[in-house]
Amino acid sequence: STTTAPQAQGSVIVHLFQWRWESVARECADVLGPNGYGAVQVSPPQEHVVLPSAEGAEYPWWQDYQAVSYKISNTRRGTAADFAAMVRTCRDSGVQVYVDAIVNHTTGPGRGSGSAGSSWQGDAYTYPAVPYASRDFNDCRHDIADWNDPDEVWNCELLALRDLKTSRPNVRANITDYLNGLIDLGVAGFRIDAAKHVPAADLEAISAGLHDVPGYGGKPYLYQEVKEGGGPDSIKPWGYTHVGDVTDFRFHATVGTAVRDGRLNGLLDALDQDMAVAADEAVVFVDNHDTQRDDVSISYQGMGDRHDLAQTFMLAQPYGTPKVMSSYSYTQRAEGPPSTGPEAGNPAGALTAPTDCDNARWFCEHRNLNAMPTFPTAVGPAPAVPRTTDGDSRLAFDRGNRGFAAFNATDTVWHLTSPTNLPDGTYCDVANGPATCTSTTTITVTDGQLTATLPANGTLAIHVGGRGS
Ligand code: LM2
Ligand code: CA
Repeated sequence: STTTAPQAQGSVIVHLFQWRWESVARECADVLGPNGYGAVQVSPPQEHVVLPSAEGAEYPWWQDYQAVSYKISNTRRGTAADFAAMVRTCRDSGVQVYVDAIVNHTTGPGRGSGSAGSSWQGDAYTYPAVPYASRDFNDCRHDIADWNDPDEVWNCELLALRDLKTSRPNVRANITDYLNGLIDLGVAGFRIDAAKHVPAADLEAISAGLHDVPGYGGKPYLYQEVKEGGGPDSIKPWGYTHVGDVTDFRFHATVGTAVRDGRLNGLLDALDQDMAVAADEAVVFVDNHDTQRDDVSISYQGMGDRHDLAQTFMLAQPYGTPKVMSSYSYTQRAEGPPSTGPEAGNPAGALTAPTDCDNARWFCEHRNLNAMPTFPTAVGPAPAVPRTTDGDSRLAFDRGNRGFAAFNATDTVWHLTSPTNLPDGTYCDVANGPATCTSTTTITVTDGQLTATLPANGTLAIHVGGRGS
């Protein structure tokens, strides 16, 4: 792609959905850096609407996706100072911070006061704190009706969200200034929310004005949310790859359902042939915060071990830049993040309760993957070559002569014996332990062969960057 790929330490992104800034910082230092993550995607930090009650929830998570201004305000994730400190700590830990950037729209209808206290009037298309006035919004003031008409997809409203006229120089400048403020703090990349609903030329103009990331010597990494629709659909991911990378939803549909159903054979071929864009243009995931609610192939819910297997498989195969999902559990769609402290009911206020993997509702799937994020960095672009199968649900493959991984998508133990191209020696099983291992997690390759026992839904992964002793 044309933008700087993640390169501080590894290539793997983890989405710490709705995590508090100080908790992200701690996770960068204690878990993400040591286990090979290259970047963390954090929830949107700009001022957003505050909705005490909506769609059956108090302060739904999706408040964040309705921008009131570009101030980094107090939110339930912390203060502006907490945000800046988090960026510093993560960088010091070798983990880049990617911000989820809302550029297509502001809020829905209604009026109120945002998380930094700014007034907003969705009804009047007026946001004095930016400032945006009615002329800064597209003229089509109704929901997208014809998804096969690019003008509608780009210029009408998505979910009644007031659609910014990103062809206007002042609108572009406001967005560029917002992103540059974050870059100057050390933010190294952006997920461009709803990019499909912004003409690529507008995103190109916005990105052309971005600063270099301090210390990394290049532009920020951009990955654009361009979801392919089911039916006829005029806007395609490959229409945005000249601006930056794109999210490839085919991966989630293909891998998520196949792993869920225990169909592993044929998956590597499908990833080689059936994805939307080239491997180095795609960000991939088996689930994200939207698909786990609205379009489930696989998620933590009721599929824990199998979901971990799917995410481990994503990290073992060669297509795309992998993005790991780390969730909180919920019983209804709009439910906000778990909390034991006052920030649950006070998005602008007292900040006491950390995001905590010991609280059962913070699901923390990424921690189940151990040092697997070291795998893609160690194997590089080496192709995946199947070595051993046992039925449709068990698969082991090499990545050139640099890595080997095995997956048992069944409910019974797999006693695996397999040839491998890895040099003879002792390796750390990074799918089940740290990258620097002791005898408890080692796998030995002798005469080009290894044996291992994979439990139900078990995984195994070894690479030349993690040699045991
Ligand atoms: C995205 N990617 O392109 C986000 O990943 C997705 O989570 C966002 O939707 C969406 N685009 C817009 O940024 C979420 C959430 C919606 C929610 C919006 C805005 O999934 O449910 O919409 O954020 O907060 C809500 C209501 C919806 C209402 C809208 C405006 O659910 O019914 O539309 O607010 O008031 C009338
Ligand atoms: Ca638009």
